[in-house]
Amino acid sequence: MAPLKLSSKNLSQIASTAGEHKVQVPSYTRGDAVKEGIVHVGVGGFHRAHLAVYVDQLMQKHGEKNYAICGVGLQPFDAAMRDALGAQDHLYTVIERSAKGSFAHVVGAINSYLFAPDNREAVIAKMAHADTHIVSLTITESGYYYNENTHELQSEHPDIQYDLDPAHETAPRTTFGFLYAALRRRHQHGLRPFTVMSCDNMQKNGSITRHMLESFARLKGDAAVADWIATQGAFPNAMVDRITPQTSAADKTALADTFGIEDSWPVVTEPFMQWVIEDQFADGRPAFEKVGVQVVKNVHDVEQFEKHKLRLLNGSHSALGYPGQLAGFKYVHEVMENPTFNKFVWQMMQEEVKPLLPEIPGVDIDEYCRTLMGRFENPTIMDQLPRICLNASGKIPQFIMPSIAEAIWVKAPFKKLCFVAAAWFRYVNGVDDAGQEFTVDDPMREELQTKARAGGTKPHQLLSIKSLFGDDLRTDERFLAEITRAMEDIARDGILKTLEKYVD
Ligand code: CS2
Repeated sequence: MAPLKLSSKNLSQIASTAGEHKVQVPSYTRGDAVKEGIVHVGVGGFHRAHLAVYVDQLMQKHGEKNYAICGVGLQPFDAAMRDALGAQDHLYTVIERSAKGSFAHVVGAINSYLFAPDNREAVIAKMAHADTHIVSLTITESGYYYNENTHELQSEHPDIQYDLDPAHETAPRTTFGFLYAALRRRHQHGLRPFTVMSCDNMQKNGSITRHMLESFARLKGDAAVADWIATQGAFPNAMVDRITPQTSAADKTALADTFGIEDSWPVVTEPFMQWVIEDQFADGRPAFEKVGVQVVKNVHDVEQFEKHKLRLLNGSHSALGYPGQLAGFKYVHEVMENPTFNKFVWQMMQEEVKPLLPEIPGVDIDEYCRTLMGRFENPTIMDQLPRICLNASGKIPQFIMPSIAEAIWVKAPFKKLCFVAAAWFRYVNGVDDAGQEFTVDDPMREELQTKARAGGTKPHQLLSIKSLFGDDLRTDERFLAEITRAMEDIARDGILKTLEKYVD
């Protein structure tokens, strides 16, 4: 039978398709019958597999009607998401894959979508609307314009400069330009500020968002709004987790063949999902805890969870990604099938990352690491290395460098972490060990490549990028010796042979 095109009209038929591959569909009302309490900026795979799934469960199981999502795309490439969702009533399928099999369910939590380049004013008006209580973000590390060294907003960045220009007030480019314009309007209208809920992988994501936005408002010369944000605004910190690969053409075909659904942009993900969020909201929130979200009172607790996740999960992803790509692998599970890599990742977590992490009551860190190994080994999700390696300049300073810096401080081992940093330094050249070229997709690519070429097997040029590395590491003799050795070995012997030296 020909697959059914995903749409509101076809939902009941999709649900009733008999057989073992039953699909769950939303039975809640959508459209004008619900309020869009959440405006989400950056609707990619991760958002659609994470926050939108939690909201879908709230709507499906708990009758939530005030917090449907209006998706927002700020970047030109978001036109593809606008078109895909727009053509299927903003419905999409989440396919969970593991050794247990494939499960599909249709998510209806995204109720509408605004593409900013079409109408920037509409996005500001939506955020400023009284029904909007939360603006959530998955804009990637680079979307925060955060200088890792000074901990300040990159105020000289051309995008920020553009948005600071009064002429662009109702037609901004950056997330902060939109948030500021909308909050200013809410302030004028006597509304409460919406909560800005970062769902990006950054330590202290909420606090950073708060500081960047307040700085932006001050640079605008708007002390009234800046003070209002500082005193009344809410920016919960959060740890978010669900491995979500990029959707492939094969995923769409499999969905049509196995589940009988024609969906132009489904999401494939793992069964695991986790979200720990600080209970700090300025204008109400849905009862997230009803659907398994860990809503915690204490910001310190969130920070501990963030630290565990960023350094163990994302740090290990980096350890698989850059060396894995240089060694010619394509997927995370393939790298895990290599016994040396498998050992390396486990040993790096156990010997170099874990000893620096705080204990969290109720969390068994070894069990957490074992679960991670299983998640990385999951062959059914086909998680692509280029996805892991994307925008590394926003990742390595978050996932790897803090562990190195702390290890140096407390005189703990950090050799394996240095191997990962060295592999990234080689990776930025864009050529693997077999001489194959690959794309380095990073907003800082040009600067990184120029420095990598000028530096050869010495790290000094790259380490001089202060916004990424700060001052301390650059002058530390132990660190310089370790990373230089790893860079020289990789250049001479290749990744796989060098890696042998790093496992016991
Ligand atoms: C990955 C993350 O992009 C990356 O570097 O490590 O996207 C990872 O899959 C998620 O954080 C999992 O929660």
